[in-house]
Amino acid sequence: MNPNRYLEPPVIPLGLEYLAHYLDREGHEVLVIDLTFALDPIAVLAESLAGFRPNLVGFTLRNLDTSLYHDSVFFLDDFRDLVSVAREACGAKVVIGGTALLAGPREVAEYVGADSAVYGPGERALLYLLRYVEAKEELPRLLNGWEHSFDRGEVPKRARWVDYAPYLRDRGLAGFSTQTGCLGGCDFCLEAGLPWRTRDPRAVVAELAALYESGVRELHLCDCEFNQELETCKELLHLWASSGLDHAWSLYMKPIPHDEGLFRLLKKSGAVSVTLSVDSSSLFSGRYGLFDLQSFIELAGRHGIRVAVDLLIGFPGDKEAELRDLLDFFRAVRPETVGVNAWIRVYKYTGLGMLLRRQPPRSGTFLGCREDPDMLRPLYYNWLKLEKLQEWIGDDPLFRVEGLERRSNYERLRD
Ligand code: B12
Repeated sequence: MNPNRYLEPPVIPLGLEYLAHYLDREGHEVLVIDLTFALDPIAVLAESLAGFRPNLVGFTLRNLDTSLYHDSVFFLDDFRDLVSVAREACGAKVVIGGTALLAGPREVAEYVGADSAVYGPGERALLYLLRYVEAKEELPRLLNGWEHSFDRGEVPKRARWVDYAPYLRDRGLAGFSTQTGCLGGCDFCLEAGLPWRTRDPRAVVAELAALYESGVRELHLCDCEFNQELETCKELLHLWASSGLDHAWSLYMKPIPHDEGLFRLLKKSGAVSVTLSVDSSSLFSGRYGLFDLQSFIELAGRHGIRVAVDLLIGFPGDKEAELRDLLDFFRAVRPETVGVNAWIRVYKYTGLGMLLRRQPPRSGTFLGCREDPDMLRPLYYNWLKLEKLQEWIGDDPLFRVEGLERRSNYERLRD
């Protein structure tokens, strides 16, 4: 069940496609209910479940909220309503999974009223859970998906589960994933330090070939950031570039590691645009430097790959002078666009969330919902006021304040 009805842009539920493939492979009868474009989601859900009469209902919960202060939409209340509709419609147990659970799997499960929650990759975990259903045993409340993971060499057959047409008509893109988890440790991020598991590059290219065969030409990578480890990336890109598939694709990357060979291969495989994630906390603590950013932007430019920078600034301890220097640096190096965000979404279990819970900073303010100890309802930390940021940016069209416009970077860089 995909309850994600946020359309800016609409996102094809890749996780569900993968799960459906694994269930089907093991001989289970599977129905995917996609509510993204449903006119009456409650009726569609209730009727579909009453007709299908499943033994287990799985919800993929992708976003808690938009995580943008200036465009805040909270989704969990709608998900909670749909979970209770599902239970009433067929009486089956409800299991949830998806990235929203990174904010706290127990907390999200309790909020939406699910019977069980899988955090991390769900492919094999869901099969494991079905053994409990078959044995008519109580489901585990929480299941660690990384302990089960996925089969490295599996080539998911995706074509039959989700109708891509309405997504593609409405600016959506098909996704694909080459790895899960993150080797980074960014204080603000839900994905920091999640166990890293890679797919076999040959399996990824076989999946891409099947997508190509079915007419998909444009793609978005669904790894948190592609360049976790250089050799792994290059192996995949080399295979892809020599496969003759003529895709155009967009991806997220972090400043390091990179080298010229990586950009050369990215170009050969059809990469057209990159969102480069930069945050002042990582920069000022020396995880990477301005030299790395400059070299990234220049090498990408040399190979004809467009770069949009997602810049998150205004952590406790940042200095105004250093932030202004950072903006001046981007003014000089000039990527295609820089989206500046000074409103940092705080989650209970991120480094920043734990710090702020232990010891609220002397400077800066909390915006949003302070009453929710689980921080599921949007809560932001901010010390750089909008007026000041706008003054620093001036009228340079390079910069945008993130959240004032509903568009993704891949759409911006298409223009
Ligand atoms: C790629 C990406 C995008 C791309 C998507 C491109 C595309 N065509 O697919 C774009 C740029 C469009 C995008 C947009 C947005 N994104 Co985004 N995105 C991602 C990213 C990097 C990958 C998502 C993904 O597909 N992963 C791969 C699939 C295979 O994994 P999965 O869905 O998690 O599913 C697996 C498991 O979770 C589990 N599972 C999933 N469902 C279920 C269900 C059950 C029952 C079980 C058992 C298991 C299970 O098993 C699956 C297989 O392993 C994630 C971070 C991440 N690394 O996941 C952020 C992320 C999901 N995005 C995020 C956000 C905020 C957004 C936006 C709201 C940003 C904005 N304000 O515009 C929009 C929302 C758009 C929308 N309509 O939903 C946040 C959500 C955080 C939050 N507070 O809710 C994340 C987590 C990034 C972050 N670190 O903060 N995004």
